[in-house]
Amino acid sequence: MQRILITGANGQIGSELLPELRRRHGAEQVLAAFHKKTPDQALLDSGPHCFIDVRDADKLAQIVQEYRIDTIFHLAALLSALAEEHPQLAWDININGLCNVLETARRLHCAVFFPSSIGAFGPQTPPVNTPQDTIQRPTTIYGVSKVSGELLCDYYQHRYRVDTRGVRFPGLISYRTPPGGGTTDYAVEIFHAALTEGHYQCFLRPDTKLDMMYMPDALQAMIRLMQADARQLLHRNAFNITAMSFTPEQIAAEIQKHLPDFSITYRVDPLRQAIADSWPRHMDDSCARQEWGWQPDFDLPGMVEDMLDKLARQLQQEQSHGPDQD
Ligand code: AKB
Repeated sequence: MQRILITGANGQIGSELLPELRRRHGAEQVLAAFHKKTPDQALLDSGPHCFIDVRDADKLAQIVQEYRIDTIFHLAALLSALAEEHPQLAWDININGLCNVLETARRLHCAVFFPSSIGAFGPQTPPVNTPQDTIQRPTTIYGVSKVSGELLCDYYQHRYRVDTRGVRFPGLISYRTPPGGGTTDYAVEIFHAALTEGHYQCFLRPDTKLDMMYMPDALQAMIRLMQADARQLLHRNAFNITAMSFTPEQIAAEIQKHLPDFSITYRVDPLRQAIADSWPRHMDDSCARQEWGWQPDFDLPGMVEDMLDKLARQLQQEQSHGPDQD
């Protein structure tokens, strides 16, 4: 990894991966690709950037050539619930965008990181200790695009020797940039609500168990996998990785240990509940542990403590300085 491009650089993952890679490799080495939404000034000022729609193959190739990019973290995508509301758009962005990235990588010799998801599984998948290689019959367009993406990345690796790598992320929890349009978004919203309102109305049933991960672990996973010795990798793409597995009532109880007055109620959103019910409860991530040393640092208590502390400080700062302007 010498010269890096991040697509979706102002999304939930991108806005945290960008500063981390710039800290490690130098700001000039990491090009941020934003889409329409103007990122906050701090991200804009932090190093080179461009605006691109990943469906524009020519512009993508031109940028990769111009900046002599050798590694692409392709993070631009629509999340599960939003994708279900706009299936054709989701296919266009999630699949045609990825095809453009892979073709560019093939022609201009780049490595590619592609994030798949627990969404790549479906109701026929074993939901507990979900194996690395198992039945994948997702019932959402998001899941269909993720399985197709996993297969496309494998295809480009064995057919053209493009160095594609990737993981299946669980729900990601972070304080800097909120996710948008996902099914696991409740696990981020709950912290904002706990600190600002003291109450949260959850859109999933209290007993809905899903895999989750705190963002610092997600960042180290991406970087560690991209730096791993290729000879150790039996799988290349779509490694199951998880850090914790909990339900809304379990995370609420953990938050109540710090904020005893916090309360939660439930008003189920049928769309997102159906999506969550089709996903695994807990994945087996032993292949990632064996092949490239995956090891999360944060469990549920550690994540909740850190999240409340960091988010409280961020909210305080926003109150005294005002939020970043678009
Ligand atoms: C979503 O909820 O859509 C994402 C995911 C699990 O892929 N967070």
